Amino acid sequence: MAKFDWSHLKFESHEDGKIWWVSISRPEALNALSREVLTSLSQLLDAATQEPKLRVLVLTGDGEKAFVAGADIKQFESMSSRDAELFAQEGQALFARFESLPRPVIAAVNGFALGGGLELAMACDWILASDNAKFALPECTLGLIPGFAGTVRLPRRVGAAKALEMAMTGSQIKAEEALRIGLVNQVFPAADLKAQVLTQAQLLSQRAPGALALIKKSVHSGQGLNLREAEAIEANLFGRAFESPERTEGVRAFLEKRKPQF
Ligand code: CO8
Repeated sequence: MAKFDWSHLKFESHEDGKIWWVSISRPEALNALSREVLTSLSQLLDAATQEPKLRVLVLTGDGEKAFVAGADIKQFESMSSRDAELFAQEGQALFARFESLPRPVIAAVNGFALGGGLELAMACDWILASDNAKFALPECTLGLIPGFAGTVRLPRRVGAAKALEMAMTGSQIKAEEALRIGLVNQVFPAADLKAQVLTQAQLLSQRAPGALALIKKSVHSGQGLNLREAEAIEANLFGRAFESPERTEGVRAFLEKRKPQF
């Protein structure tokens, strides 16, 4: 792997490099997303794209208080309207890269996931949360609207009614509520979050990586399409899965009554 010295990111490798555990680390600002953090996340994605050993990427926040408390509000003061539009586009394009990365990405939400923090978590494939996690889109309390695709991804995850409620009140919801409305996949006691996320990541790292990449592609590309178009994409990707050595190994292992080695 190329570099480990991205600013404001802490990096751990698990399972012999198959799992990357990356913490966003700006404790003085509750891990708020400054331009520098976004640049580092982009470099992380470059490295993740080039590392064939990588099976699962986990994103979390450093410390116990926050995943990410939003975009860096202090950087808004000097921004023009045009700067803000460009910043929103950059953030959206960056977050979309987590969706198109052909590896599962897990957000391990350990505390506040607000504004850009929730938007980042929603660009990940799974959200696993601690029981002290809190989620909100508080931009309207700042006279703003979500700009990193919060008004786009939240209704797709939880439906328009709840998304409008969250974006128009800015109110925080707790982890249990986030679980109930389908915003997060699972909730764990805060002290167990890391171990539980690593257990889930290990499970994913044992599945056929090419198949997971195709599943991810089928789900994300199907979201914006009608049923028939999405089915056509799935059928095409199903055919591609049949070309892979993973399929040969998976089917053979089943017939030989052994575990597949992917
Ligand atoms: N940006 C910059 N600094 C922050 C942020 C933030 N988002 N959040 C917290 N901080 C800083 C605080 O200013 C404080 O620093 P200092 O000690 O220097 O004053 C430090 O972190 C600790 O925070 P608090 O003292 O406020 O801690 P509390 O426990 O009292 O409160 C909260 C915690 C509730 C999380 C509170 O800090 C808060 O409300 N933060 C702001 C949350 C927010 O509004 N987030 C949304 C930001 S807007 C956004 O994300 C838009 C994304 C799209 C951008 C599109 C491009 C233009």
